[in-house]
Amino acid sequence: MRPLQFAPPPALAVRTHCPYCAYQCGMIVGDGSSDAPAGVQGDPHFPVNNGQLCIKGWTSTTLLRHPERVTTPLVRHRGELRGASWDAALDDVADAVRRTKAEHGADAVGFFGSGALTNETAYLLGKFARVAVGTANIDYNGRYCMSSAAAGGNRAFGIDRGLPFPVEDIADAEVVLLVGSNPADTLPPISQWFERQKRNGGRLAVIDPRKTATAKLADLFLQATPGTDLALANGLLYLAVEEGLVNAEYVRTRTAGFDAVRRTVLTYHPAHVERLTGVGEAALRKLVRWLGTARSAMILSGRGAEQHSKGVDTVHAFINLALALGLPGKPASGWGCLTGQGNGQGGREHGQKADQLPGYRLIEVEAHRRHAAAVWGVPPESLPRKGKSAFELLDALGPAGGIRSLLVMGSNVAVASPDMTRIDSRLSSLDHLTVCDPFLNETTRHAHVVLPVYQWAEEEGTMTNLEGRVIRRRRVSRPPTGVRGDLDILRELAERLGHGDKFDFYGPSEVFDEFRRATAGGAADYAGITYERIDREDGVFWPCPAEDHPGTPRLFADRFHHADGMAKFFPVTHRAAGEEPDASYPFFFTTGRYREHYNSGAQTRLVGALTKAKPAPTLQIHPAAAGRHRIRPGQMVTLESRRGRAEFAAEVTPEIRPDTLFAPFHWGGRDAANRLIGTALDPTSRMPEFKIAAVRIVGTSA
Ligand SMILES: Nc1nc2c(c(=O)[nH]1)N[C@H]1C(S)=C(S)[C@@H](COP(=O)(O)OP(=O)(O)OC[C@H]3O[C@@H](n4cnc5c(=O)[nH]c(N)nc54)[C@H](O)[C@@H]3O)O[C@H]1N2
Ligand SMILES: Nc1nc2c(c(=O)[nH]1)N[C@H]1C(S)=C(S)[C@@H](COP(=O)(O)OP(=O)(O)OC[C@H]3O[C@@H](n4cnc5c(=O)[nH]c(N)nc54)[C@H](O)[C@@H]3O)O[C@H]1N2
Ligand code: SF4
Ligand SMILES: [Mo]
Repeated sequence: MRPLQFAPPPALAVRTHCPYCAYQCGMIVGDGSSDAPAGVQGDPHFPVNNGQLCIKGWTSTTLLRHPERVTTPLVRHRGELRGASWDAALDDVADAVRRTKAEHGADAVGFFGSGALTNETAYLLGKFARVAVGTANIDYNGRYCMSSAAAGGNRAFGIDRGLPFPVEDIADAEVVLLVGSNPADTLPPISQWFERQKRNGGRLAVIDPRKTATAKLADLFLQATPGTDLALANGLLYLAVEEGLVNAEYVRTRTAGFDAVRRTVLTYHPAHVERLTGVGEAALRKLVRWLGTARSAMILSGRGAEQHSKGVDTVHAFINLALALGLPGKPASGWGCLTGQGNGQGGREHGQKADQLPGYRLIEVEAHRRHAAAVWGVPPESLPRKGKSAFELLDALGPAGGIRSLLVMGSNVAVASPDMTRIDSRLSSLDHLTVCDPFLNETTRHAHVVLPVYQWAEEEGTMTNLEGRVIRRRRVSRPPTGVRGDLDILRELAERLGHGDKFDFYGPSEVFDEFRRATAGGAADYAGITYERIDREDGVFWPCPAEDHPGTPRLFADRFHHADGMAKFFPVTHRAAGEEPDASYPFFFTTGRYREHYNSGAQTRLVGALTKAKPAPTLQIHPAAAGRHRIRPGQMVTLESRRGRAEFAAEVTPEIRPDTLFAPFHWGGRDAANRLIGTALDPTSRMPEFKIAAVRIVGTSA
């Protein structure tokens, strides 16, 4: 075996990208004089953030030499996690995989990946599950994130790239409609493009049950009832037909299926839509006229519209509207979704998803299986079939469900999953749990082995940002002694499982070479992208099939990606949420994010400046509802859903609808929002209904 080698620390400050969200701000870290750079600067030359960062980016280097960082593998011994050698820990994991396979079959070994992983790691994790272990059961946290938007995009356009244009196009859009997205908090530096849009005379409309930081910037704010975006979109299309705003020429030449959709929306007259959504006719008419008469207009979707058991159909309802108005493919126009995780886009393209192979190929399509198998040097029939989706995979952990051992890479599933009490008990019933993470978190409480890994600033690799721009994560800082990379772990485990020859990669660029071949000819084609090109061109947009191909910043100008080149309308109708408020559980409970914290909080709860700014979650409640329950600001409120209870301090605010309560999901104790959330899933994307639970107030205390 070749020894691990580290390049000497870089001599000068290095350009890299933020560890957190899909905006992937360019940042310049350190001056090269120290192993653990304390300083970070926004990269003024990266054309997406242009030097800006949010508070999470500014404080991100705190995590590099954090006192709570795990720097030695941990193995559970008599109930306690104790330090162990890498060999002992890796042997333990490999033994567990072998044992599980021998006793229960390969599908009893599960993998859970992440949109936080580089393309190289996501790719290798998918290959590892299929080739080194042979299990069907791999999925990842992007299922909780982008899966509804992805399924809608694929169904309509034949391709899933969150934004079909660079963010700079926002500046030129005459109208932008944000549906269930709060980028002022979740992608703060994107605001520069909305500010330019405004300066250019553009208008912004926002649909959200809360008057968010983003809604406050809007020229039109529709404070809709949770879970009714689909009805709202159909209502807008009804009015577009009535007002003659449909672009007949575009519908005829570039799309298929409009007639069925037109018939479906005939019942969505404004009074009906107002009853469902709480949004009145005047606002609907104003919005559809804006969208239908603008020279350029965008509809951008966020998790508020997508994290529902009707998420895919909701996405398609807005795509139907965009298509009817002739927007996709027009300059500075179209439908897009704002991707969430750092590599949420690349992470959903390269085979860590249960139904997928690299390059957005599908594991159930024979030609796709043959391509991946040829690159991997295995017979196509040896590849497993489609496995379980994220929540279903976690729900199947333990003897009852049949998945007996699990490896988690890049997710704190114990906090991020719906009905977390149930998932907690599933995790605790595993024969073996391995977690690869730089830190302990709520999930590692159940782990038998914790493998401490590099953080972003200590590794090389590529990420694909929310625009589909493939960028480079660069090594800035020497990792602490004792930690290893995710790729090293997969190589070492493969060797122990007798598949070392197929995982003999000693660095991300070696993986990237194979990865490019694996994606060649797929929908997400990276074959023409090289590390050198990314350096030279400030990123390369996929699809990019050849080294002399310029990459594709803008999609759909001439054709869509279905075989016939047409975009597909799809008729969708409003339906109830998995759980609607009733007499026993009268409130909508919905969830989302703070600017200061990231996802499960596993990272940002360790950053002093962030916990100081937001030490705990609060419950947004309208003054009318608070008055009825005699709740004063700051009082602790206990909520109950059919799954469990959670407690939050009250934040009494007129900015939320009176029928709705809101809390973020960044915490994992008694204040964990996911104790309340239910297990309804979208039938197509298998997205959980994170944005609606029916709850009641069961108690208050000082
Ligand atoms: N600060 C910060 N930034 C982040 C993250 C983070 O955790 N913190 N996470 C990253 C990730 S992984 C993601 S996915 C993105 C998410 O980015 P966003 O989609 O902007 O985030 P959310 O806050 O989950 O949801 C957006 C809005 O949906 C609203 N909403 C709730 N229910 C409904 C509904 O039924 N309809 C509509 N129209 N709106 C509704 C909520 O009130 C909320 O304001 O952010 C990324 N950026
Ligand atoms: N109620 C509710 N629940 C939600 C949501 C919601 O809006 N409401 N949103 C959902 C969404 S959109 C998402 S994306 C999920 C996110 O929730 P999670 O899947 O829990 O994601 P993170 O909190 O980002 O966890 C990332 C973990 O990976 C580790 N990590 C980071 N980088 C790496 C790496 O390169 N390698 C390895 N091995 N580990 C790494 C971090 O230390 C951290 O422990 O939550 C979902 N859950
Ligand atoms: S917006 Fe996203 S990528 Fe930029 S600094 Fe903040 S968390 Fe990092
Ligand atoms: Mo996400």
